[in-house]
Amino acid sequence: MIWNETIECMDREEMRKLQSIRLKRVVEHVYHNTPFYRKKMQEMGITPDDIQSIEDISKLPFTVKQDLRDNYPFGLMAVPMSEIVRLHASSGTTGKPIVVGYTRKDLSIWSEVVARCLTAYGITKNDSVQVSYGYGLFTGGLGAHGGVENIGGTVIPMSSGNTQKQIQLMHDFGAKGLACTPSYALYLAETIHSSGIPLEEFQLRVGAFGAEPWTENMRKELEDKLNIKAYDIYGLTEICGPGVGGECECQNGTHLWEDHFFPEIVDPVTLQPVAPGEQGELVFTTLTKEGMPMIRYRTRDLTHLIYEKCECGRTAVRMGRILGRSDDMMIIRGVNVFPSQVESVLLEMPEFEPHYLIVVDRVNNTDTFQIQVEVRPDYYSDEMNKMIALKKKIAARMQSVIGIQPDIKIVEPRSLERSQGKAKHVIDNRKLV
Ligand code: ADP
Ligand code: K
Ligand code: ZN
Repeated sequence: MIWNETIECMDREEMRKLQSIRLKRVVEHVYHNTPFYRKKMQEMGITPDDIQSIEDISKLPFTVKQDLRDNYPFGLMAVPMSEIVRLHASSGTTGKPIVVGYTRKDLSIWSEVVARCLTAYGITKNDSVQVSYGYGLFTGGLGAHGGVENIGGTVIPMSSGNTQKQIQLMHDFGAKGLACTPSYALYLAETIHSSGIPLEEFQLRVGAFGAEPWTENMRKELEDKLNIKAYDIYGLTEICGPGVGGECECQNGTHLWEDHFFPEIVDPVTLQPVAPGEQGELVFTTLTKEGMPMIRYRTRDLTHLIYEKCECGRTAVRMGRILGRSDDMMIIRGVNVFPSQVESVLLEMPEFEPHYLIVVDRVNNTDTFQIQVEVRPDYYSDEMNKMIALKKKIAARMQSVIGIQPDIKIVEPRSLERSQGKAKHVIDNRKLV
């Protein structure tokens, strides 16, 4: 099922034309209404007349998170505040929050793109969806909520937390869809299994998981544990929130809704476009946003784009799995390490739970790299030599995937903290000095 076939399956040539018209319009809009963008364009010696088609996008300046912080709170709005009907903010881990504003039309486009995602997952107006992303300033809850209402489904606005009640209501209300982070879905799955309620009594069939990177192995784990199909939903506050893209039934890349959010991949160092299909940093330009348009916003997310038509019939460009944010990448003893690499090893080994904590420090000028892992209860043993063998096995596997040998610390089953939103997987004590 396709929510907006005209757009989602539009011929690429026609899509380029639409994008060109919209790019010109948004550039005019920000040039006249946002001093920040006008100044940047003037510094580069360009005016809206230099933008005649989507090919000209590379003439435009980039925007980064710091620009939002520098213009906190409302400096990047392109309409008077009387037109802004909603604010959201992303906490971020450092510095001021970043704030975004939506006009009524921006909100309706947001619920349109989320509707495309939900429909691609097979959710219809006959289904109920439990939204277990946090509600509030975080875009997850209200973003998913708007999409479910738009398709006419029944939204169960749970928000995150209160895990026992989540399970109870999911069971009693017969939710068919669950929208939350993959790490919270894992926690919900564990809680269902220990609740004693048989899985067959749940109606759950579809997961809409995102807001943090997750791996193919995590997909398998969640699909098996919950007996569902688990689909990716991608987004970020600066662009609108969840729904910038979503997977289809082929589960073979996340379709990006490029009639509204134009994606580019650039080399994060040179900022030049990479060759088609190559990995790099994802950059978005919002083509239709009124409240707070983003011009060439650098997401820091590392991925690649796939332009071939998908087997589902959609032509909308697809993005490969996000390896991680360039911000999440750690350099340990000179080697680039992503938390997603650790996750994928844990998920391929039946002896371990997918929960983990990476602790990095610097001792005597050398980086230490510890991974705390939980053994599954049926593999946990009092026999020292068994645990040592297990430790050696996982250390060797981690080394072959990551490139350096970690110090593995096996902890008691269920002792690592479970996440109700975006999981925190890394403590890097080196940053404190
Ligand atoms: P914050 O910046 O506070 O984490 P956001 O909700 O705006 O708040 O985070 C957006 C980021 O979350 C994206 O840039 C990306 O790194 C990550 N993200 C969101 N959805 C996905 C997804 N489906 N897969 C991988 N990463 C995702
Ligand atoms: K994140
Ligand atoms: Zn598809």
